[in-house]
Amino acid sequence: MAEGTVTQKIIDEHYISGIKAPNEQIAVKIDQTLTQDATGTMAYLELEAIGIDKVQTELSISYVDHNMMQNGPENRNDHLYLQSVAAAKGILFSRPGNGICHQVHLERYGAPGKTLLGSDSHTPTSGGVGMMAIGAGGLDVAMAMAGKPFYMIYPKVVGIKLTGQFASWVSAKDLILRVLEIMTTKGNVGVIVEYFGPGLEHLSVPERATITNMGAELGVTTSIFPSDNKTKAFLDAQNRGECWVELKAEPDAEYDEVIDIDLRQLVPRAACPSSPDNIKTIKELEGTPIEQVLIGSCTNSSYRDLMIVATALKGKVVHENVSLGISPGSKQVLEMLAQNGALGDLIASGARILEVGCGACIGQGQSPSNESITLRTFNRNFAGRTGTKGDKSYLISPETAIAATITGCFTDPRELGIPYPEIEDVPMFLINDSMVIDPPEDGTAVEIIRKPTIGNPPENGPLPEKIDGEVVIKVGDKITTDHIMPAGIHLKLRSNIPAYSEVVFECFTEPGKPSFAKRAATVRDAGKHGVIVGGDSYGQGSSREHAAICPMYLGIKVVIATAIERIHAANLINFGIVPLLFANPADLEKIEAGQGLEICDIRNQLSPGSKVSAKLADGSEIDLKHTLSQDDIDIILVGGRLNI
Ligand code: MIC
Ligand code: SF4
Repeated sequence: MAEGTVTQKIIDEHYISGIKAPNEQIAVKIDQTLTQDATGTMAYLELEAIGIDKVQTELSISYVDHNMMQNGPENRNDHLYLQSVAAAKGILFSRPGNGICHQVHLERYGAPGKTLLGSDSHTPTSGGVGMMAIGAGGLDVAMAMAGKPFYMIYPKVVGIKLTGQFASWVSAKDLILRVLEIMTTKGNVGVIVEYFGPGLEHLSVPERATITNMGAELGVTTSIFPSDNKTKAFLDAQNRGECWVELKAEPDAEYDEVIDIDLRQLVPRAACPSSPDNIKTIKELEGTPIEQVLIGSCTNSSYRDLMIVATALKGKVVHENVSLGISPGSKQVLEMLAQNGALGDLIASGARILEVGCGACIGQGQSPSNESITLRTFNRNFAGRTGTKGDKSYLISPETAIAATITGCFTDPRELGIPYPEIEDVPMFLINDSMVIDPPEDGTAVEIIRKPTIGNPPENGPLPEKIDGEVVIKVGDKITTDHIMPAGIHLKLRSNIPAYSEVVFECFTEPGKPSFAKRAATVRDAGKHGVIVGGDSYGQGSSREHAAICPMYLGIKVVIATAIERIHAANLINFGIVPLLFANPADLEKIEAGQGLEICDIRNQLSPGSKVSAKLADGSEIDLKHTLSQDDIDIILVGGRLNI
């Protein structure tokens, strides 16, 4: 078990109850929360349902960054609801235009040694300043705002020891892509990744944040850097030096596992379609023509990243076959580029300057043409996430983006033949928090604005005595929450569950065949319970609890898979769906969509560590297992956490 690590120190400081041993559940105190609009509307509706007057945290903030297109009234209705509910409940409100939640949080609120729970899977970005920052479903974040602890698996700590320094044109993105190559997106549930070693002294906070951000793709609980002089310099430059504390692992700290990475050996890499762990070096891809380059998202849109791009593109023109789009991560970044002239250089080169926000990363515009290659400095390239069916989306560093922008094809940036822009750490960022609204001291008189597209969280009844089930869908390995609950053009439906439920598993609907929603309704109308069957790493990716709420709304009672990812499993529990695992993975083959599946006496079969026996259509029985604690079981039995 890990000893003397940064992770362990922060957990000790925030520990409330539970057994401190790997795979055991502990409860920890949450200091700060963040939400973004796409998950936030539901989280605040849930907070209202919980019924507290004012949040109990040290700081809670609501960002608007995802739903910004305003095609139709839904987005703006959400913004108004969020702004008013924030004022009513004592929550800061970061207005649309202020930036992507993770980038702004790192800049203005992240603090070493504190805990942060965010309703977005990339919340670990703030691990770049030595914070234990964890992504969770909206309901878990609502509970934390209500002053309740967060339940997590006591982590196994994987230490990544960094030595050396990046070569020119190699950067933090290439490091996290290498980590993804080593650890993959599977099998890391319950792990916290902690970086240490002499290489840290060459990594600035924005670079560290790129690494902790994309660490989300590993499926770990979070990733964290120590808080050292680099952290102090960053916080001083954000005029927040007062929140700096030193936080380092003990010299003799023990990790559950150590991975050594020599930064000098790293080369430019890309995550190829359609998984962040499908890694190749740029050399292997060299010469392949590309059509689009997008620079931005919470992974690579810092001042440092965009300055490198602006400096390298100064005086050049974007290749004639390429469209370059740039979305700065925050208003701070954009304002600084505007003031120092770098924005002018980008515009002159032909870059299309996009709105500050998530934008194309979550399929809001900029879909590539059919069969073309799109290069993105983002963190996810799940199939279809760009909005184009059959998309070929590659995840790369800003440096590799520059090279392809100039040449029109995959090009190793080290061979561009132009000097590497050395961007110094900023001594003082431009501080302007005018787009953050402070809540009034007493918000009880604030009227919460609820326009007609804002629904309520759906209700669920207690778990039945017996699952008289039918398998509505059987899916394969690595099913992401983007498969389950598509974003893109449907993102605006996040606060309207009946409408959003229509597109559950839309990517698997065959032309002319009934949708998942229709099939689930048929099962429900026949008085049966819906079952979803999946393979390995079911529910990986985003924290969107809609991937649980909408199936629940459609009558799904049980998900059975080979493995279910952490945040999604927690969301299923929160909404009263039983997450079960095959005791013998080979049994997956015995089940097909459309078959019946019974689990008799399920309420009594569920106890911590118990096996659950299920009867298949041919009368044979299979064993299922689970990792539920007694608290989880209690939540499921009453039909979800809101019922408690
Ligand atoms: C994402 O990157 O997929 C999102 C959109 O930010 C999600 C949250 C969501 O679905 O709203 C995430 O990563 O948690
Ligand atoms: Fe926004 Fe993309 Fe980051 Fe998700 S991954 S928070 S959509 S920028």
